[in-house]
Amino acid sequence: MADTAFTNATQILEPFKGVKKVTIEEYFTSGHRTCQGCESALVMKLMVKAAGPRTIVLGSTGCMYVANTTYYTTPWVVPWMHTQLGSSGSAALGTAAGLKALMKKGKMKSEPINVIAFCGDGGGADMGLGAISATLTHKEYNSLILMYDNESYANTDIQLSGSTPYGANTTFSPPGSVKRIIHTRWKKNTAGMLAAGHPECRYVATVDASYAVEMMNKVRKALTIGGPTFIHSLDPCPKGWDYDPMLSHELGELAIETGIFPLYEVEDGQVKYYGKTKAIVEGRPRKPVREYLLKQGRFAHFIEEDLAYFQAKVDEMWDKWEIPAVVPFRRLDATKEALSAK
Ligand SMILES: Cc1ncc(C[n+]2csc(CCOP(=O)(O)OP(=O)(O)O)c2C)c(N)n1
Ligand code: SF4
Ligand SMILES: [Mg+2]
Repeated sequence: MADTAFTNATQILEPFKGVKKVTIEEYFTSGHRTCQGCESALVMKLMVKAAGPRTIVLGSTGCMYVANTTYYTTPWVVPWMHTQLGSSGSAALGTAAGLKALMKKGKMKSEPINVIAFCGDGGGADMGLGAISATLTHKEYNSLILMYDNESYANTDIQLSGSTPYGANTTFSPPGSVKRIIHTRWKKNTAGMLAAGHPECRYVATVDASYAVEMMNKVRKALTIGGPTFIHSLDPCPKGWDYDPMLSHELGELAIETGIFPLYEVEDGQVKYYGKTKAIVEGRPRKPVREYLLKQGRFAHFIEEDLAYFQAKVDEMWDKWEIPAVVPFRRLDATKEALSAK
């Protein structure tokens, strides 16, 4: 057997050069029961379309497990396995290691097989963060972890997660007449944290399915680069965000255009903005956050003061962070001077 069988052999998945070049085959089809306008279902469809048929998908508990495997039905055409809520990282690593061992022993044909584990924000940004972190340190195994972030524990009726935006109305943070804003914490910076904290992870990216071809190409890039990789997808959720399902695509765009959710890749330690985020970095004005927030019922209780606070926090991400909207550390002026004097 060739030596390459036991290195990190990956499929070479060239980027789709435009929507007309996207392959026609679907590996996530009918048979699911997600809400109308569910962007996370679209993410599943695009993710596996980008990966192709030689792919194993693993998924932690959440809407993309429950609504996709209702009794005796499933939209998955490729092999799929459910894993425990906090275990997307362990499932990815274990499967990648298992495949490698079976191929090494000659018990299965040696070929590159994509391993993708998805998790929600509850499963990824909160409960399974430790397992994802461990997986991102194991550079000898190829796997992609995709966190679909609908900004709540949606499947169990919209409880707030570490990824829920400031002030949002959830079942754990209902606005009342005595206290208007119950959820006062700023959203976790999951992709930035994982990129900064795992120097040997070769690829971390953020994506948004409103930009479908770009989104698929980031999945293809992650799988081609190999090793453990991570993608964070922001997914409008009509039920949890409380809006008309026809607005999913528009809200996905507004999240980027307001600068609330930046689109970037960190490849071998280099940050590269892309799409409309790149245009913002190059000087295009950000849209006011109110255009995004006021289209969603979860922010219907916001008054001007809340909108101003939210806007100021987003401005801070862009104006004060060491790497705008990616890395929130700030170096002391004295440190900057000392480094530049070298
Ligand atoms: C260890 C554990 N705790 C709680 C639950 C109940 N539970 C099932 S799905 C879910 C929500 C998961 O949220 P998220 O990962 O964001 O996925 P979403 O439902 O939003 O798609 C919870 C709390 C569980 N299955 N396992
Ligand atoms: S609650 Fe949100 S994430 Fe869950 S199926 Fe409905 S739209 Fe999709
Ligand atoms: Mg969620």
